Amino acid sequence: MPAKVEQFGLFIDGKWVTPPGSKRFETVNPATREPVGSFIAGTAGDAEAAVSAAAKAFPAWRDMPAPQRGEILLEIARRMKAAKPALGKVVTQEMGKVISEGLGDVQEAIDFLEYMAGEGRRLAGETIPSELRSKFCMTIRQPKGVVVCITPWNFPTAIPNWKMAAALICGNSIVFKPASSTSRCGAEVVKIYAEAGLPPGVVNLVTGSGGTVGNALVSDPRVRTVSFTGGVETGREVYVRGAQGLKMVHLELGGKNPIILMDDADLDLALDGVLFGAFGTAGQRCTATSRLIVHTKVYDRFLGMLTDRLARFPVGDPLDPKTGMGPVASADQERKVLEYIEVGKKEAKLRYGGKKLAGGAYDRGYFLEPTIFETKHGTRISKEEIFGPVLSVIRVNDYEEAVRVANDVEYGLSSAIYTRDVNRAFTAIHDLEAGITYINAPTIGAEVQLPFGGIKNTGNGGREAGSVAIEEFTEIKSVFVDFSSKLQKAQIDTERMA
Ligand code: UN1
Repeated sequence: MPAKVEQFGLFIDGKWVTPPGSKRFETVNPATREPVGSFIAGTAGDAEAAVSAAAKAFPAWRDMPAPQRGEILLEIARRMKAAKPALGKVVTQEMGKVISEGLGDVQEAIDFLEYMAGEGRRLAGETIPSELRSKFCMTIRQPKGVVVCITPWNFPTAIPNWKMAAALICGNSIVFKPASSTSRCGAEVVKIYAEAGLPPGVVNLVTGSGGTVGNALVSDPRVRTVSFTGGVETGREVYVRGAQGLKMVHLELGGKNPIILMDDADLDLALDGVLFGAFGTAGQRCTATSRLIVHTKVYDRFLGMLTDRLARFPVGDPLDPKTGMGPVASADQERKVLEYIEVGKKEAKLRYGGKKLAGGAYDRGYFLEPTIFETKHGTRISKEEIFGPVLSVIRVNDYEEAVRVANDVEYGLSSAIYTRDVNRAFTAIHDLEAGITYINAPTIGAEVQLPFGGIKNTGNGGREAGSVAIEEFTEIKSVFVDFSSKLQKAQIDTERMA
């Protein structure tokens, strides 16, 4: 008999609660199909209660000096460090990424908490000269109020922390809705927040579906800002719904990220990069390398190197440190990726993989082969986001064609070029239409102290992480202090210049 599955409540106003009559759902380990936790399928009423708690907690949290809020973030970071081995394992068990990446997910959360704790001693406005004498002008930052964070399953501890640490340091209170399939990770993160001394109501957790909980949160008039990471279709719905209430909606959506491999590249270096970029997190990152655009002079040689290496690339138990790639995250994911593989087989040449893995432990989970298609640019698999371990390889004749192909997609998140030519590298930084460009490194692995986000259908212009993360969570107030002791009229008292 498997051990009884741990049950989690909602976290509202500083307490774990099970509202009467609640229904439950379980999350599932994609490597074994064993349950990972049991969670409440939140209702619109639960969402409303969480927003009420956040609204009530907001004024006192806003008025706490920002460096003191930073102290609490540091305490959360300390506790998360202590919990890292256990939490990293939960990430792997609930989402399927290999354990080194599960631990990396948690490390990214810790890094950002520490980074944002320091922001408590900055949160800088500007001082700006007045056109009048004896008048002082400045801007200050103020929190927005109640912020809703809706997060995806692929970085189930890192992304919630990107959003929550930034929102909190600015003085906002939060309602957090994690992706249903990684509710355990969300709940474990909130447990750590709660134990670190956050006042009740400052962070609230409502698990459940986007259609019910997400919609209710985004529609609530007391919510001023929504920060959403996920798919383009849902993102568009969230944006439209938020627009009705004239809310600020921050969106981080898809990608179709290219690596350009030039004929002068270090091919061994590129080989490691392509493997990590395409098959890290089983290709389920919005920054995943899903297109490899290769100069014709090195095309055959590099593809040979890649397929040779894949033949020795271990897919299996994500908790085993020797495993290169674990399962995809869910039955849904498996179905979607296999559908794309069928599309690919019709429109392109399958060069490697393409099958669901079967036999032994594979039969218990959602394991797919790492898959490579050789394709012309313009096929569906070369343009649509697959979000799985499927790489489209495209042959090009020169740099100009490579950039044209790289840019001709609806997304613009991450991009990369491997070349030893410094002029070419800088030209590519200018030419590639993306929020992120890597030189001689794959498209994944952004660091928290740099802004993260993209152009085109990847988002709506905002960035998270980095110091700019505070932009989406603060209002700017312009302040004019007239110490002339007389009425001075801007734009009218122009003789001042005399
Ligand atoms: C995402 O896939 O949504 O740059 C975020 C990276 C990670 C974050 C990815 N640090 O790949």
